[in-house]
Amino acid sequence: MKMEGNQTAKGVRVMTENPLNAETPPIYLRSWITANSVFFDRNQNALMESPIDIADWRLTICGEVEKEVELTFDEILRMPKATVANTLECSGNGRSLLAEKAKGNPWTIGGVGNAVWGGVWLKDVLQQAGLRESAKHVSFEGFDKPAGSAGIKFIRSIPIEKALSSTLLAYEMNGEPLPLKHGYPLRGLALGWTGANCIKWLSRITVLGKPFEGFYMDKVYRIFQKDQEPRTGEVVAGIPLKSIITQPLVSEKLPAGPVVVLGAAYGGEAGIKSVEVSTDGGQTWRSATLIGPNELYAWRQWQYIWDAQKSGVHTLMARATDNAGNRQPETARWNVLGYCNNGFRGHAVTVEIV
Ligand SMILES: Nc1nc2c(c(=O)[nH]1)N[C@H]1C(S)=C(S)[C@@H](COP(=O)(O)O)O[C@H]1N2
Ligand SMILES: [Mo]
Repeated sequence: MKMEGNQTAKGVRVMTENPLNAETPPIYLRSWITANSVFFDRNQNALMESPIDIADWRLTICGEVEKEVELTFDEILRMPKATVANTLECSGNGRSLLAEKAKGNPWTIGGVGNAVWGGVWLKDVLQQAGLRESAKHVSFEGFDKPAGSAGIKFIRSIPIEKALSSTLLAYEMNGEPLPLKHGYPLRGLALGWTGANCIKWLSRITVLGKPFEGFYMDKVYRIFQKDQEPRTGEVVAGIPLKSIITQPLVSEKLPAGPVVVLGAAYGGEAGIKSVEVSTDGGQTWRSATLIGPNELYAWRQWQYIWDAQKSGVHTLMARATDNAGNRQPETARWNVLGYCNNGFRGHAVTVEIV
């Protein structure tokens, strides 16, 4: 089976090499599909150097189930297949655009990408094991190398409702086998939820009577303030409503005349209703046109034709509204780990008309 390795493509902005954390440059965020070769990378641990031998791989389903099940990769391939477009975003995306600095990788806008994923529904896999009445949460465990000398494994859980309604186990990404650095051979995808709920290199799924307790559940991926215990903060779940400008680029110099402003808007489980654009730093707003495919869990592309006549520096902003009536905030609420920055002011793009 042909499969991509761990190489990072040219132009991708590497923030740390080991573990690999790299963001997609804006020009590659202009298409509806984000190519696998430039898709962002977010890893807590060192990447494995070579793929597991598929014949040795097993997925174990255990915990609050009627009977423990172990599936081979072939058995997964023989199950009914689902193909779903889903935008994946790291909860730290946009962190470096916060007015007050927060700890973590300095993502700008490129900790996000959209792909068409092929796989099986988690609910179909859970059905084979049979849920007990006590089933409340489902935890996912990756077989990546545990972090630090304490050997902390990447394990996180999601509520049973999400697991049964809209969680995919993906073995295919944009028509190719899941690339090694994106979780080969199988990853979880809680559709419309942030990346931390989408565990790569899956090996074990445990049905639990309550949320999993551990480092990656209780110390990080929570929204908390400086004087607050992390585990009392909210767990990151759904992708916050947001719009990004992918064209023109920050600080780009453009000739006077029509400027095609392009972007993408996304908000997890609620589809995008509208996007507005300001070309005067947020004083006045005009409607953008939604373009491209419209799929529930995927971002929506938009464009706005700006007739730029005045020379000088201009500040462009975009703000989205979703189908549930939520509006993107002007400024996101700061938190210690800088998660979920969806403030439209911080995402402004300043350009010069010459
Ligand atoms: N096993 C495992 N799964 C993981 C992670 C990890 O470090 N290990 N990182 C998570 C985070 S924080 C994000 S944002 C996404 C990133 O997925 P990608 O690297 O395929 O873009 O994977 C998630 N799944
Ligand atoms: Mo993430």
